Order: sequence, then structure tokens, then C-alpha cells
Amino acid sequence: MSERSEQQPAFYITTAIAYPNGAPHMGHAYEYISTDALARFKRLDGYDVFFMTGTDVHGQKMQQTAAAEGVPVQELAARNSDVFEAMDKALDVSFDRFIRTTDEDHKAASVAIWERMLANGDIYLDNYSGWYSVRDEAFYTEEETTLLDDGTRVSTETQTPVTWTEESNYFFKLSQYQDKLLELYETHPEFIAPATRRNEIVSYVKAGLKDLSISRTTFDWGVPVPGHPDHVMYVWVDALTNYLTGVGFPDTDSERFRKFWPANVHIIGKDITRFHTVYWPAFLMSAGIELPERVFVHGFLYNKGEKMSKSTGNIVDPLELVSTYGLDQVRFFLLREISYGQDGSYSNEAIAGRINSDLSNEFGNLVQRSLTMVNKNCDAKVPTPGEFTADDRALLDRAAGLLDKCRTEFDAQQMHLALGAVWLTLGETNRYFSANAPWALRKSGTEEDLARMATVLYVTLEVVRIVAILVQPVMPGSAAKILDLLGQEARTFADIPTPLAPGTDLPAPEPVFPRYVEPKE
Ligand code: ME8
Repeated sequence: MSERSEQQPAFYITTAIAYPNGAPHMGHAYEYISTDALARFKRLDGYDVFFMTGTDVHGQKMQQTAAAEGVPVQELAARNSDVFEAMDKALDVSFDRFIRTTDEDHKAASVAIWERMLANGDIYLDNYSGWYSVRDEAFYTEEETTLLDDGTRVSTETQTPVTWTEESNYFFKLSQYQDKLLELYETHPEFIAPATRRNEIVSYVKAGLKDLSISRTTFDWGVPVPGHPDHVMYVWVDALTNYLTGVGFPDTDSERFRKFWPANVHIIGKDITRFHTVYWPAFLMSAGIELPERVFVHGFLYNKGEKMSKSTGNIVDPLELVSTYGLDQVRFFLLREISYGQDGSYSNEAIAGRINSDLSNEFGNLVQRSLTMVNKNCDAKVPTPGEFTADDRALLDRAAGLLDKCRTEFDAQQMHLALGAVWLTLGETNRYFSANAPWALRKSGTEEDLARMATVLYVTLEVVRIVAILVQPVMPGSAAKILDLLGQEARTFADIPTPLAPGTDLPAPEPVFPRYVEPKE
């Protein structure tokens, strides 16, 4: 056993760390649920997974929010980080560490990366003047801003207000990394996905990079610059470093670091692509640290196609949605409905539709009908199949082939395609069940027909078993319930080839995916 665990391949996956300046919203929940599905998939596939998420508590935005609420910023950070962590737990997000950038080890990691970049000659002091967006925690050049009719200036890309800033700042020589970054994108096309995002970043970097201001002096809520405590690090410098903190940096000789770094994939949303695919690899190159293998950029989630915002009042509390529809229902909806990497939308109708058609009709009914028949007609035991027909074989082979298909799609972060393939097989299984009509075979009652009924039920349960194992990453609770109903303890992907043992005792069936019925007004 120990020999095997020593050989277990490692997999390090992260989410972005959220600004806890307000309550978590559906966009956050979407990122955590999707990353969780990827992490769970790898664990079930035999990997030693380290999955990290957390909060990004420094910066001017946090300090301003705290001031507006009249609470100390440490208090705001701790209180809201707790809310994020509690939401993750309520969403069944199986993180291994919930990092907060106020954690003690994070300070050491941030200081260490700074010192490495400094030692490499990439940090210098200069006067900065330009436009800063507190909302985006980003610097913009004049050309990247627009003056509105009312006299306010905003970032053209994000439409957030910018203010004129003049400070003596430390700068990072980002301009020196243009060629190295372009070479990275060229030689490692998988580094940025989807490809549309890579193309955008390649154009952006080709247009030329300016040095980046990486410290601030006008406020003090951040990691102090080593040797210059009047400066705090620009929030993105310490925020990105969280990915290293989690694996034990600066102790690069530690078992943890050697095992899990470089990260296999950083999952982020589309508004922070530049930070992760331009600044982050440049910082790491400067610090002489290996680069993460991949940054996967998911799209934005919209409420009925509209941006979620306080002003339109359409911000949905993820936990409220879960209490209306059920956790696994919401998790499934988000991962099945939206092509991962593209924007997506949710609405009550769309969620209810997925629940009733995909979960209730296609999956829940099949489980319920087959298990009820087995319960009544096969002594509540997995039936003993007779010889398989060509159709039986074809269906069983198809189900067994789903693992490879799902693995390919999950490795490319295309969970919607994996689920699509699984549901095609469920559709096929429903047709098989109807065409073979085990209830009619039972009614006929001849020995031959009863034997055939047992075979049809066995084949159906076997497909249900494989599907339940494969959908665990997406719907951990419901899949576990189905595997309980099948009397199965063996639930990893390595267990897929071991078929159901005839004679296994089965508990009384219970419905797993009830239909969603709109509550009466
Ligand atoms: O950007 N739909 O934090 P954040 C989908 N602290 N995803 C969304 C979204 C939406 N409507 N709105 C936001 C930050 N996100 C930084 C990250 S990482 C070193 C520092 C995503 O709270 C967003 O793209 O603004 C990001 O990946 C995550 O939620 C946290 O956003």
C-alpha cells in the first residue's frame, strides 16, 4: 500500500482567491464548484490532489470597504473570509486548504519572491503617475481610459472609475519579459486555455509591455516591502504568490513543494487573465521558479443574461439557490449547461428544465424503475445475468468506455462534454430498457422470459453503477446515494472494470432525483 501511495501522481489545482469585500456571489460559487469537480475527478482517478482556494484580503479595495463600513480592515477580512469558507463547505467544495493572505506563512512567501525578483535585478524605484482603478486593483495608461460625459474617467475595458495617482513606487521590469512570454505561449500553447484567451493575450503582449508598478505608499494594508516598510506590495504581487505559499514556498526543498509545484492548473475567471498569464509567469521567470502548466479561464455567469450587480438587484445568494433546487442539482446544472470557458446564464426555468429532463427523467427514473423491479422480483439482490446478447454487450461496452471519454474531457477542463457523453449513454440505456420491457418479461412469467428479465435488469444496473461512479465529481452526494442503493463500496475509477456481483443484497430503493415542482404562489 505504502509503495503504491509513494507512486501516486500528484496534482495541484487552485481557484482564484476572492476579494472578501462583500458576500460571495454565483460567479464565485461557479468557480469553486467547477474546480471542485476537477479536483474530485483526479482523486477518484488515483492522484494525490492538493486543491487550494481562499481569500485575497489585502489592497485598497478592502481598506476602503472597511472604512466605509466603519470596521477595522482585519475584522472585515476575517469576517467575510469566514463567509466564503462556510459557503465552500456548504457547496461540498473539497478544498485541502483555504488560504487567507493574512496567514503567517504567506508573508514569508511574498517577501521571498520579492527578494528573488530584486536579486535578479528586476525591481527598481521610480516615480509613478497614472490612473488606478481600486475596483479592479489595476493600473491603466491614459489610452486605456475613457472620459465620460459627466467628467469621470473610467477604465475602457472594465468601466470602473479610475483616479489619478502619483507616488514613488517600486517597479518590476515587465518590459524585459515580452520575448520570453511570447516564447512561452508559442512553445507551450496549452499554457493558456481556451485558445481564444491565448490569442487575446498574445496580441496584448505583442503590442508591447510597460514596466509594472508593484508597490504602494498611500495606504498600508498589505505585505510590507522588505527593507522599505513605508511601501506595501501591490496587492496582485502578494495575491498571485498565494499559489506558492500553499505548497510551502520559500522552502523549495520541502517534500510538499517538490511534490506539488509546479501547479497543474490555475482556474480563474476571464477578467483576471492578464494577471495570471502575463504578470504571474513573468514574476516566476524573474524569481527562477518553474511555471504552472496551465491557466484555464472560465467565462462569466450571468443572471438571465444580465450582469449581476447591486444596482440591478439581481445578485443571487448561491446558498439560496441551493436551498430551492438542491446542491447537486445546482452543481450539475452549472457544469452541464454551460460550456466551460464560455459565458453562461442561469435562470429558474433553465435550472428546473435540467433537473426535470436530465436528472429526473433520464437518470432518476431509470434508477428507480430498475431498482424497484429488482427489489420486487429478484429478492432485493443484484440478479444473475444469463448470456449477454450483442445489444447487451454493446451497451455495457459503451458504458465502460465512458471513463476514457470523461478523462479526456476533464483533462481539458471540458466537463460539459463529459456530462454530455454520459447522458447520451443514459439516453441509450433508457431506450434499451423500454425496448427490452423487463416488466412485460415478468408478466409473461416463462422461465426463459424471467431469465431474460434478470439479464436486462443486470445490464441496466451495471450501466447505472458506472455512471454513478463517474458523476461523483459533479454530484458527490447523489452519486453516493445511488452507489449505496446498489450496495457498492468500491467507488474509484479503478473499480469501474469490476462488474456488479450477482447476489449482492440491495436496500429498499428510494428516489434520488425528484422532479422540481414550482411552489404555488
Ligand atoms: O479577482 N462569473 O477576486 P474576485 C464567473 N482577488 N466568475 C466570476 C464572476 C462572474 N460573474 N465574477 C467574478 C479577484 N468571477 C482577485 C483574484 S487570484 C490570485 C486574485 C471570478 O473576488 C473572477 O473572475 O473579484 C475570479 O476568478 C474570482 O471570481 C474571484 O473574483
